[in-house]
Amino acid sequence: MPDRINQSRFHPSSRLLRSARQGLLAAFAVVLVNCHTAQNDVNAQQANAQQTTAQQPPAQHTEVTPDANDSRIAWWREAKFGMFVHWGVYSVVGGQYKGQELPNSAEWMMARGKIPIAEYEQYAKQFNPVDFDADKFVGLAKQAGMKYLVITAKHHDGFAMFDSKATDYNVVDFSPFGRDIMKELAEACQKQDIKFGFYYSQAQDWHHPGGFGNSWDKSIKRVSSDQYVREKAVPEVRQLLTEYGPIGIFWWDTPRAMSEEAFNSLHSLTKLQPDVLTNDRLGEDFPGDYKTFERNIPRQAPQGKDWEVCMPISGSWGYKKSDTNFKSTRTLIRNLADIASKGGNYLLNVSPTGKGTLLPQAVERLEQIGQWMQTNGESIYGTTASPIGEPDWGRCTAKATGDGTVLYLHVFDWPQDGKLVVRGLENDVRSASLLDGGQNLSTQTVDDGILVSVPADPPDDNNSVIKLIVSGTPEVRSLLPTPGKDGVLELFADKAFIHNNEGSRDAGLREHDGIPHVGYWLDDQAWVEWEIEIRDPGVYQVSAVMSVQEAQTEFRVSVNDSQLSASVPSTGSYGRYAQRDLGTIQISKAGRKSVRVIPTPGSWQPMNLRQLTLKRVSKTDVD
Ligand code: H79
Repeated sequence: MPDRINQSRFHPSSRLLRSARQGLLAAFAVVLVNCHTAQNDVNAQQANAQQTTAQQPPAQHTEVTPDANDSRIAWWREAKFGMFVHWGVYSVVGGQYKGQELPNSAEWMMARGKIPIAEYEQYAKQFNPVDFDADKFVGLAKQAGMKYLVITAKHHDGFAMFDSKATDYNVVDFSPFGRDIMKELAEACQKQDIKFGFYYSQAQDWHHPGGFGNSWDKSIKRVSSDQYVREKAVPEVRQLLTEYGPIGIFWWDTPRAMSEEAFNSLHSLTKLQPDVLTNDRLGEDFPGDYKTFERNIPRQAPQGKDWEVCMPISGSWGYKKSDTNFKSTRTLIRNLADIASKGGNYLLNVSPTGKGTLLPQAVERLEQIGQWMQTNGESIYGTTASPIGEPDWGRCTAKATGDGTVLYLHVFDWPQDGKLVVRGLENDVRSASLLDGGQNLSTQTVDDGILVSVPADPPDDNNSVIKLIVSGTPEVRSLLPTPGKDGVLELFADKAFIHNNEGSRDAGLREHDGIPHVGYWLDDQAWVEWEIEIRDPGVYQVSAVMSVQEAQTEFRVSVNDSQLSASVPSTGSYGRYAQRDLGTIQISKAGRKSVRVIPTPGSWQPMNLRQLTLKRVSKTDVD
């Protein structure tokens, strides 16, 4: 009997699941702590680790019932794709301080250059984006197919991009520009039916003497963080939530341990607009309405949560002159499909210059994404995660329709032989067609699933979408890896589930010589897992293709209740891989199994793991 994927997984919005989720939020909150920082910089992790944990209640919009919560966030789930905008004083010089290149993202210029407040203020005095046109700007987001826009109302540098009443350190009172940019954008968004949101850095403030972060300006006469929150953050947030029309999202950033009182005073302000959504970055244990990932797409989607990946279109969030590292249109389109196939949203960042416009590289990409969305938008908007996992030719998104289901097959690798197989799918097919051009495609049931016959050439070089309509909800036969006729099962790193505290930097998928491995495995609490199916019980020889640099490392390999302890000597270096026999494991019953590699605390040294191999060496008698 083939296993079937539990239907409730495909309909994550069931009442039951949602209420269970609410109850679990508090428990999950602890796990969220590590996920707030850029994960491509070792310092980020260290900086994060040094923060102390605030004892804050996981304050959700507690008065809201789960179903009401669903309706609050419904537009956001439908939207899928938004524009993030990092724009501020740093944009004037494009991240170059005194003509000198500073490392990292440009909005961090003040900190990286250790620029004194008085000196940084001089850049604010030059902020004059005369070419800025809010309608045109929002039009570009709309043209790209984005449904919401989130912009830096105040970043860590403390400069308000709106007419702040709390301080004159703002675009209207302090810069020659003298226009309230947030107001202009709010109105343009309203006009063009784009949901509008504010990014607001609530804890760091390098300009106010009570804000976190400025350790370089020795002229600061420190006041308490509470005072900063009271006299700047709270009034500014209140103003943003009362004077700029309906606000779709309040996007907090870089939580720091602030007093419970300060936290609560900020949090309670979101009640000013009961429909506003917040991310999970107000406080360290605060789940908000959705979870955030920065710069990287998670390999496995978090279960039972709404989530969003924010990512700059190039390398830096804020405009940086030297940053030519623009992601290709193909990458951006595939990222969007990848994220949607896992059930998340994509918040793609652009960086206006000091003149108030985007570089042509960004405009071109937005327009190309927009063209793709014109034709293929229905495969993104309002879709839910793939019910068929990650197919080897691309990605899949889904949508319920009456008594059927639409599966959108995002084909990245077009089949040379004209045969596209949707492995494991068992439903009756109603129709199949190309979204681009509408051509109907024939299908047939084959051993492996459903075969779609496709034309020789893909209609789109970046991502061709096939719309496959089937009856009922998806019925997917489990296609777990299983030993072949020779009794050998190879389990590769890129198919492993890496249990690494949901995206902490420790233990992740890396590559060496183009071959993936589980690497950077510093954390002895991180472990990896594969789900497999055993049809023939017996004794299995276990081996690994791995490298270890230290004298030796110890870990366990388990297959459900059976396990072996492995102790593997150095292979010479991390770059030097070897196949090592680890011992044998007896598997006495057929069925679905979990194979795990678990470090032995104390005797663990990091290893790189490319592959684990099981080979049946003898049969056992089973009842
Ligand atoms: O607004 C963008 C970033 O500026 C902000 N979040 C996104 C959306 C962010 N602030 N802090 N972090 C992300 C993580 C911390 C990064 C750091 Fe660093 C690593 C701080 C110091 C080392 C990166 C590198 C920033 C400065 C140098």
